[in-house]
Amino acid sequence: MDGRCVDTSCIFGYYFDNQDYMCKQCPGTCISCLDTNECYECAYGYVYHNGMCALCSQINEFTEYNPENKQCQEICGDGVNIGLKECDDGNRVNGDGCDKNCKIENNWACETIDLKDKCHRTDMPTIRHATIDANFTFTFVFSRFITFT
Ligand SMILES: [Ca+2]
Repeated sequence: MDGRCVDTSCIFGYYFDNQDYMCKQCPGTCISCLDTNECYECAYGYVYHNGMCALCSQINEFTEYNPENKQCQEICGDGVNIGLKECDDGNRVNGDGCDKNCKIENNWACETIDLKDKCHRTDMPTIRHATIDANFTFTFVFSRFITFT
């Protein structure tokens, strides 16, 4: 500028402003940018979305930050299934049809109604043991817990 050479390189987290001829800090939670509107990298916990760095919860309240791939993922265990998980029954417990990683377990089926999942077994119980006593009382022992409705 003004016939002089200007060093346009800036330290990390700053960009060179061509109008003011100086380095300026990247906006908000952006840590690497070309200018105020072009962000390359967001701070830890933030993802680039619609031209800015945002928290997953700001983009979709049912998602959380995954530090492994630095993307938003659906929260597992909050009881809400927005369709990015196989199931979500409101816990992170195995053995109830929807496992701790929100995957449908073997011999179970889950259906989503109003973003909530209900899981039920799909395998038929078998009779393990059947007896009848002198009073003609029948006793059946099934392979798993069953309910009569
Ligand atoms: Ca579960």
